[in-house]
Amino acid sequence: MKKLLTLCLVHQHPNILLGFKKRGFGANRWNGFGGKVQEGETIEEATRREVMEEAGLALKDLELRGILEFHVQDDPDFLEVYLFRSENFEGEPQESEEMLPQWFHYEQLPFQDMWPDDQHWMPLFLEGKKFKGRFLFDPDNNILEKALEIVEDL
Ligand code: S76
Repeated sequence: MKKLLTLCLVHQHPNILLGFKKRGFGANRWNGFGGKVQEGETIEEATRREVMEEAGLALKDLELRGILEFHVQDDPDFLEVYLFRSENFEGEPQESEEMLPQWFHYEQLPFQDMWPDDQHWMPLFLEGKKFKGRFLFDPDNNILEKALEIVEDL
């Protein structure tokens, strides 16, 4: 079964806002903001809701930049993640129960404390490309297989 999720990177060049995930899925890693798309909301609405809940920001622009599938070995469930970029927002980043936001220079992203797929697609993200990817992880979250391609449209 497929689970639909959103992930949003707030990017005001040269800085990217990440959140340190304090609990739940992906805890103790720096990540974009996002989460599950609920019934009755669009993917964009879910992205805006999650960024407000997790970082206290009301996004203005939102651009779809990637679609990523994450599979785990021997698990029929997988995640389909819609990755967005946003440049402008209202409000100030604020800590929530789930996330501690912090700005990072794009050349100093904390990849050693991020999901291992991020170092593969982040260069495409920073180059302004759109992309599709598929990653297979083992149960310890190491990458077993990866496929990543630049696309014209998503
Ligand atoms: O950047 C990522 N964020 C997630 O929540 C999960 N990657 C990822 N890979 C499984």
